[in-house]
Amino acid sequence: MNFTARIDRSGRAARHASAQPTPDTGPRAASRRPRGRRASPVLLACLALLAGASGAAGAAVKLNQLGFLPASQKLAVVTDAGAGQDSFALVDAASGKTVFEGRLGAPGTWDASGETVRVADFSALRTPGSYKLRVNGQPESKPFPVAADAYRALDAAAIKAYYYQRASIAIEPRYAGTWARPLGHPDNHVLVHESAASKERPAGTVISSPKGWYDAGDYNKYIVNSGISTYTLLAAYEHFPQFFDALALNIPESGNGLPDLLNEALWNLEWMATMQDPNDGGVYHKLTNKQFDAFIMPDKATGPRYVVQKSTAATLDFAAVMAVASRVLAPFDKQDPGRSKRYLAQAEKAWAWAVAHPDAVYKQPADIGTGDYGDNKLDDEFSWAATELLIATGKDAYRARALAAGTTRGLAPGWADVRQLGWISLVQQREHLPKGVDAADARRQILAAADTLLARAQASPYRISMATSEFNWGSNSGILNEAMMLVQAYRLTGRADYLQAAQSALDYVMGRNGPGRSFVTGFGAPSPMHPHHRPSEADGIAAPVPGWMVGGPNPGQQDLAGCKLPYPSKLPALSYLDDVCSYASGEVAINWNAPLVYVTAAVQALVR
Ligand code: G3I
Ligand code: 9MR
Ligand code: CA
Repeated sequence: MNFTARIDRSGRAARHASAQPTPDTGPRAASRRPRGRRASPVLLACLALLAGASGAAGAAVKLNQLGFLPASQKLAVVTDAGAGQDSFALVDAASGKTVFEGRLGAPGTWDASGETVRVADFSALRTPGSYKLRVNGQPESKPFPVAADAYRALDAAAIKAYYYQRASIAIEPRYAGTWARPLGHPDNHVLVHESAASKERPAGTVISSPKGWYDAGDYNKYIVNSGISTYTLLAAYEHFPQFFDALALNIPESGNGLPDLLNEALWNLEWMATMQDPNDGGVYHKLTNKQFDAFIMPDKATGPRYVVQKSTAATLDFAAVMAVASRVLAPFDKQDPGRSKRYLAQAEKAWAWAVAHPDAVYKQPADIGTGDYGDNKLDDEFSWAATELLIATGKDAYRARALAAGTTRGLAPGWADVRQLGWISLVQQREHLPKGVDAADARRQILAAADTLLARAQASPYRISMATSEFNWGSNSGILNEAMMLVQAYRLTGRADYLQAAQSALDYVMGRNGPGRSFVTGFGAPSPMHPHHRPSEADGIAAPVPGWMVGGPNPGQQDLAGCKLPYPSKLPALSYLDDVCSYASGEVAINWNAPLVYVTAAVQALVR
C-alpha cells in the first residue's frame, strides 16, 4: 500500500482547531476533503526539512489544552526559559490583566525528549475563567479555561468514538452528523476457519457473529483486545455511576432506561457472546478477514470473514468480561430478562474449556495476516477470570487461581497483562466478597504499583509516571492505564497526590507532552488529522472521526518502510507522525480509548 501525505495539512489543521465537536448536541458539519491533490516526494522532503529546522518538540509552554477543573492541580512545562526568567504569570485572556504570578521550578532534563524544562504550578488559581500563561521572552500560551465542565465534551466524545466504530449497523446522520456511513460487515455469514474446526463445526461451517466494534484502524474484531476494552468501560460505570448516568451520548439506544455508556458496551458484549462455541465453551480468538483491508469504507469491504482458532487467552478474557458484565448489568435486567444469568453461564462454560485447554496459545495460521494479539504468559488471564468468577459465584472452584500469587509484566494493565484488572474488581467489590475472601492483597499490590508510579511522576521533569523505557506501541494508553492504577490508590486512601499524578496523565495526552500537541482527534490544537484509521481516511471528510486517541510516540517506528514522510525525531517522546502511514504511532484502538474514558471521568467525579 502506498501512502502519500497531503500538502494542505497545516491549513486543515488550523480550520479544524477552530471548531470542536459537541457530541451531546450532534457533531458539526465538516467540509469534504478535496481529493486527488498529492504532493511530490521532493516537495514533501523539503517541507519535512523546514519542519525539522524549528525543532521536533512543540510549543515553549505546554499544558492541557482543554484547561483544568477549578479544584484540580494545574501544571504547565516551560521549555527554553532563559537565564533570569524565574517567574511566570497567568493573565486573563480577555483583559490581559495579570491574575496570578508564580516562580518556575528548577530546570530538569527529560531524556525522553532531550528538553530542559521547568514546571509552572498555578494550582492555586481556582477562579473559573479563560487564561493565558506568560513567561517573559516566550510566546504566551493559547487561551485555556478553568471550568467545571472542562473535560465533559472530551469524555462524551471518547465514548461516542465507539459508536462510530460499530460493525453491522448503519451509522445514521441524526447521531453521527457528517460522519454518517452505510452499514458495514453484517457478519451474519462467517466461516469457521480450519484452525477452529471441530466435530460439530467443521471448517467452512457458517455462523452468525454480528455487532461489536472494529478493533482499531482495521476492520477486524479480536476477543483479547475486546476483553480489556469492555472491562475498562464497565469498570468506569461501576466506579462512577452518577457521572455516567448524566452523560447522554445521542446514540440509537439513548433514552431506553440504560445509561448510554452501558448501551455502548452492550453493542460489543452482544458480539462477544456469539464468539463462544456453544458445543464446548471455547472462544474464538478473532473474527477477521484473511488480510487487512485496503483503505476503504466498511460497506465496501466485502471479503469473506472467518472465526479463527479457539485460544486460552481469548476464552479466559471472555470469561472475565462476561462475569463482570453479569454483575454490572444485573440492575438493568428488566430490559433483557435473563441476560445477567446467561452471561454468567457463558463465563463459567468458558472457564471450564480453559481449564481443559490451558496451553492453547494463539498461533497465527499461515493464510491469516491480521493482528495476532499473541500472548504466551497466561497465568494473569487465569487469575483475572478466576477472580471475576469467584466474585460472581463464591464457588470454591475459583478460589485457588483467583488468589494465587503471580507476576505482572508492567505496573499497569495492558491487553496481554490483565492480573491488575482482577485486583481492581476485588477492591471495588470488597464489601461484597464471598465468605473467607478479602481484598487485602489486591489493595497491597495496587498501592505498591501506585507508589512506584507516584515516585516516578514526582521525579520526572514533566511530572508524569511513564518511564522513558515505556514508550511502546500505544504509549498514550500506557500512561492512562498507569493513571487508572493511581485512581484506584486514591479511591482506597483519599490521598490527593495519587489523583494529581493521574491528572498529569490526562494533561499529558492533551498537550503537556513532547510535541506539545493534543493526541485526541477533534480536541485541542494541533490535534491528529491523519490517524491510521480506515474510515477517517476513506470518508472524504477533512476532519477525522472525533474522539479518538492515537497510539502516540513510539520509537520502535515499525511502520517506517511504508512512510514517505520521516518521523520528526528518533527520541522516544517525539517519535510521533501524524500521517496515515503511521500505524505504529498514529493508529487508534478500542483498548487505547477505554482508559481515556475512565481517567477523564475519574478526574471529573473525584477532584474536589
Ligand atoms: O512488551 C514489550 C517490551 O517488554 C519491550 O521492551 C518492547 C520493545 O520493543 O516491546 C514491547 O512489546 C511491544 C508490544 O506491542 C507492547 O504492548 C511490541 O514490541 C510491539 O510490537 C507490540 O505491538 C502491538 C502491535 O499490535 C503489533 O503486534 C501492540 O501492542 C498492539 O496494540 C497492536 O495491535 C494492533 C492489532 O494487532 C491489529 N489492530 C490494530 C491494533 C493497534 O495497532
Ligand atoms: O492497518 C494495519 C493496522 O491496523 C495494524 O496495526 C498494523 C500492524 O499489524 O498493520 C496495518 O496494516 C499494514 C500491514 O501491517 C503492512 N502493510 C500495510 C498495511 C496497512 O498499513
Ligand atoms: Ca497474559
